[in-house]
This record gives sequence, structure tokens and C-alpha cells, in this order.
Amino acid sequence: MSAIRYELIKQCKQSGARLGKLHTPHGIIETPIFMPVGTQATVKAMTPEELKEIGAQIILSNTYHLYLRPGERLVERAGGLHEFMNWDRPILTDSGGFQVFSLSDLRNITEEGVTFRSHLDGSKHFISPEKAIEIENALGADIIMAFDECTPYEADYEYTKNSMERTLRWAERCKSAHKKPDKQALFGIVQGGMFKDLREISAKETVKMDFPGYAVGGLSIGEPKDIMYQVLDWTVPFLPENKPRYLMGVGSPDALLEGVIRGIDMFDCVLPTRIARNGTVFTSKGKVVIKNAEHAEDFSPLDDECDCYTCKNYSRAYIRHLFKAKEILAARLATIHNLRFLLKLMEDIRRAIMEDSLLDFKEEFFKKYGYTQD
Ligand code: PRF
Ligand code: ZN
Repeated sequence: MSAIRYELIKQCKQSGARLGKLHTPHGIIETPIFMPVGTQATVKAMTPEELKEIGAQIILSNTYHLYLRPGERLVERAGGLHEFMNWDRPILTDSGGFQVFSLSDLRNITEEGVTFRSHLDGSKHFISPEKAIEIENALGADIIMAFDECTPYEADYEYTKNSMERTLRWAERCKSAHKKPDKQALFGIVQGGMFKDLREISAKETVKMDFPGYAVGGLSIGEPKDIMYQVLDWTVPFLPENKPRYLMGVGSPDALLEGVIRGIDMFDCVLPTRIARNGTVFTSKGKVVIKNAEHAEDFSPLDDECDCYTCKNYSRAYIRHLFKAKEILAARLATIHNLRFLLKLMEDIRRAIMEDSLLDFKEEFFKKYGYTQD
């Protein structure tokens, strides 16, 4: 028995987008969904209560970080990640297949796995597909990801093909190593870079392994957005209708909309939380850099259409002051707002799918938000 079950509720007649329910050991997630990122077993600046208040249904955490610190065995002794961080809703852990390539120093990939140096203290480590799954089993998330290589955008056809084929072999090894398929759902990850035939092979071969869900990896790594949408069009048609599809590392409003229209159900990204801490906020009329002088005496909220705690209680002028004064409340208020903005966008998207009007919604959204590239 699989740990999760995807229930397709309906498809938007206008766009083909999917409305669904994902049943997990820690409750039901409505899809399409955005997953806030809690890299180090915390969504930066947010308590679990605050996350629930803004409507977060599932969060993502990172195997790579928790393995290095505090160590997966400590988390296991705490009773697992849910207990450790006091979050009783679903959690997804990424495998480290991306972080080990983007964060660690001096990594070396072989068929067996990846040797790398910790970005924290330079210590040497080895992660194989078996090791990644062992760590993810110890952390205890509802959904765990296979160990893959996120092929760099610059890679040529030959490298990308070899890397994709190795990711397929690693996916098999992850599946064999997985000890708790009835408690944790292991998702396969499609790679293949920006090449149509490689994406098709990767999707078909990964689907043959019969995972309870599938991710599209290797995107949003520096390629133009049109290319990302093109690759999605080449990939998603090969994924089964009765399983969830997850686009990894994507979280800009325009890409969420375009992804949902192409049949994606799940997204995650550090973007909303990261830019919030730098003082950039999403609004219904586009992004706003709150430190800019134009907001010094603006006593209106960040977004007059937002229902979040920040917008109900504080002005742009006050939040700008907090950022200028480097007060920690600045990061907290901006994070609450940015996450609520994306979670509300996903709520609006789900409603539009229900009403068969997602393309109309998209046009309206962009008319106000502007057609930006991020
Ligand atoms: N693989 C994994 N995690 C990821 C990615 C990937 O390709 C990406 C790509 N944007 C983000 N996170 N395992
Ligand atoms: Zn708000």
C-alpha cells in the first residue's frame, strides 16, 4: 500500500489544469499547492502556528541540511521531523540531489554516489541513493524524493544524457532501499535537461518504476522561462493522470500559473521567503521593494487586496522603517505577507479551476500584476 493517494477532483475545461486532493499520513492537501520551504526544519521567521494561520498545508525540508546538522539520528530520536519541529501537517523532504550540487564544495560524482565537502565546516561526506533514502527514512516526512542529479543548464547533450541515465539507475536503487513505502511516499524525479528526447526517455523510464508521484527536476536553473514551459510541454504528457506531479524549485507567480496550466500539482521555492527577508514583497500590482523612498510616508498596507496579519495591521511606512532599522520584525512581517500572497494565489487558482475559468483568471491576474519574468 502506498502512503499517499491522489484523487483527481476535476480538470478545468478552459485550461486542462487539475484540481485534486492528496491524501497523506498527516492529512489531506488540496492541489495545486505551493509548499513553503523549511530548509533547516523551520520556515525562516515563521512559527508553525503562523504557517497554519496563512493556510500552509504542507512544507518542504532538506535532507542535505538536516543530515549535516543536527543529524538525522537526532531528529529520529526526537520522534521524527514532525515532532522535532512541532508541525503536524504533511512534510516533504528533498533528497539532497540538488543541494549537494549547489551548496557543497569539491563534489565528485561517481556511479556509486556523490562525495562532497560540507559547506559548514569543510568535513568530507559521501551520499549515495541508499544513504539519501536512509536519511529520509529517519527524518520521517510524508513524501520523500529520490536522489538525483540536477544536471547543470550549461551541460551538453552527452553529459545530460549520461547524467539522466545515472539518475534513472539511482531511482531504482532508491526504490530498493526504501524501507517504509506504506508510511512515506517516494517520488521519482524526471531529468534530461533541455532536450526533448531525453525528457521523454526520462519520463517514460521513471514512470515504469511505478512511483506514487513524479517530480520534474532540472528546471528553473537559469534557463529562460519559455524554455522551462517548453520542457514542461515535452514532459508532463508522459506522466500518469492518477499520480501527483511536482515541479521542483518554482515559485514565481507567473511560473506557478503557467505550471498549473501545464498540469502541475505541487510547487516549492525559497523565493517568497528569501525576497521577503531582503525587503521585496509580492503585491497584486507586482513586486515592491519596500525600502524604496517612495514608501517612506505610505500609510497603506503592502497590498490592499491581502488578508494577512501584516496587511491587516501595519503600513508600508512602518515596515520600511523596520527594514531600514534592521529590526527582525521586518523579516517576519514580510515573510508572512509573501507566503500568504502565494498561498492565496493557489487558492484563487483552485477556485478558477473549479469554475472552468483559469485562462480568464490568468489574463486578469497578469493585467494587474504585469508580465514580468520573475
Ligand atoms: N532535483 C532535486 N531537487 C531540486 C531540483 C532538482 O532538479 C530543483 C531544480 N530546480 C530544485 N530542487 N532533488
Ligand atoms: Zn499581506
